Amino acid sequence: MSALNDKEKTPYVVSSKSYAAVAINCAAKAGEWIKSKQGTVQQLNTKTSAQDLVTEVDKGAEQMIRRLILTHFPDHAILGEEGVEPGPEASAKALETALEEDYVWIIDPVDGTTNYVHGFPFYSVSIALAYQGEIILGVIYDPSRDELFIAEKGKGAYVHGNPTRVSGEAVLSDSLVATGFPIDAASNLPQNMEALQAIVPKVRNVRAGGSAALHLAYVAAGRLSAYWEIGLNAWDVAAGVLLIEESGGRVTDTNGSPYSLKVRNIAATNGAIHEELLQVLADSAG
Ligand code: 2AM
Ligand code: CA
Repeated sequence: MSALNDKEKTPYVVSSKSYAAVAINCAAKAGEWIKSKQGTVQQLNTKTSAQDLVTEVDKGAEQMIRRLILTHFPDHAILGEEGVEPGPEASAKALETALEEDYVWIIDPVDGTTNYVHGFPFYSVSIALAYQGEIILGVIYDPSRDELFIAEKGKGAYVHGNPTRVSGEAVLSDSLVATGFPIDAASNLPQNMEALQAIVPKVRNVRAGGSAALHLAYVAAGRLSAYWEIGLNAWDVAAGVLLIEESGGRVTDTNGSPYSLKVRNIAATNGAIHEELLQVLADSAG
């Protein structure tokens, strides 16, 4: 077999070190800047409702990350929260357009904007890189705790250089489970309340911290047993999904379908309690 044939069989050779280095640099720089601006927000704007906030810091951080990425990889596409109109339709369209390129960076400059605005120290910068629709790199940085989570496809996931591993709970009754309350309250709130009501008596306790990305990172690191939320976008979850997969956990749609970048309703667990969680969610939707 010739070397050329071998090469043809290998669709790409990821120089992942440089992708990872750029992602870490972007997340760290943007995170430091965001933190330095906390408490100084001048322009508090709403998107679709009084709960859907955006600040000049979200926009500035996204601009900073976009510039850095494009300096290194001018041919790559970027899907960022602040570059897309609110709502599921605009989000789906933007994802489709971005995926016309092989390499797509998926960024959420401030995940947990409401927390950020209120000074509740649970927000993050989330950056993922997808190749032909598959997530190959994920970085989540929490500036409040100076914690950086990173995963590379097939190479594991780490926080502070230490490998992350999902928790060992085998049943829901031993589990600490997180969720979030979708901002699209009009259509999603009843579904969310039913699920919450069904879950609460079955688990050790429930948390709702307000950053999808950080909740996913915490599942990866074994600090939470599971997390589910409906009505999310690719930029909220892409990096966290890879972190969990590389930490031995499982991520699907809340119906149990495999995760793809299009999934908006997410169930992420340590693996062991996945089916039990999905069953409670399914039963609650009656
Ligand atoms: P954000 O802070 O980047 O907007 C909290 O439940 C989670 O939902 C956060 O990750 C938050 O991300 C996300 N979120 C907030 N508003 C949203 C909206 N309009 N649509 C989808 N997700 C949203
Ligand atoms: Ca977000």
